[in-house]
Amino acid sequence: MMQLLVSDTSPYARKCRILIRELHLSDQVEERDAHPFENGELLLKANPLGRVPCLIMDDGRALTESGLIAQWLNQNAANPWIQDWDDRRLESFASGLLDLAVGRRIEMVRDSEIYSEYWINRRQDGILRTLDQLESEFRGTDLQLSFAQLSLAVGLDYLDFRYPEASWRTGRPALADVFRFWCERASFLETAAPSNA
Ligand SMILES: N[C@@H](CCC(=O)N[C@@H](CS)C(=O)NCC(=O)O)C(=O)O
Repeated sequence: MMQLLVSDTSPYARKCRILIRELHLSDQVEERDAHPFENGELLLKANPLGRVPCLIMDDGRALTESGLIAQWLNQNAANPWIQDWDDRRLESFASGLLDLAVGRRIEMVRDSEIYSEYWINRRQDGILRTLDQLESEFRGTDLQLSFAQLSLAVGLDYLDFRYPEASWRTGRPALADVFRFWCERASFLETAAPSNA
């Protein structure tokens, strides 16, 4: 049985947890809680980077990086998703959006003496520009199970969770449609971060 080390607030881990459900791999992958900031032995032994998600494969070797883990899970599924280059291209923007949102959050929770307005503004500007680009890219696209739309929906939910002032829905109906599509899926609802986190 493979093991996926996760934390319940990590949007990167969530991408993999959603895929496990969508690809019907729950009987092959056990999800184990390994909050990165607790520096638990299980996580640090598997992943010297000290980050989640980390997948421990059947032979004991570990895989890091949510995108790579996603590819591995897909390859192990009976009915894998087909991914073309445009989906990969859009996925990289959607996961970059998540990186900026997480980067902003890290800056926001620093002590006031080392808090940097410059970095917060830089992250915010990048988030807003990328949302606008994704809105125009996704306009008219079919709503479907794809890596790009999955990463995007996780990123948008993370913005609701940690940066609601971004008001990402305003003027961005295509993004709102992608988000609604995912909000109807059990995989998405079951993996939401706890509301008190
Ligand atoms: N690029 C990585 C990012 C993973 C990541 O940053 N995970 C966070 C949790 S949301 C973490 O474990 N942070 C601990 C740390 O950075 O020390 C991925 O896609 O898997």
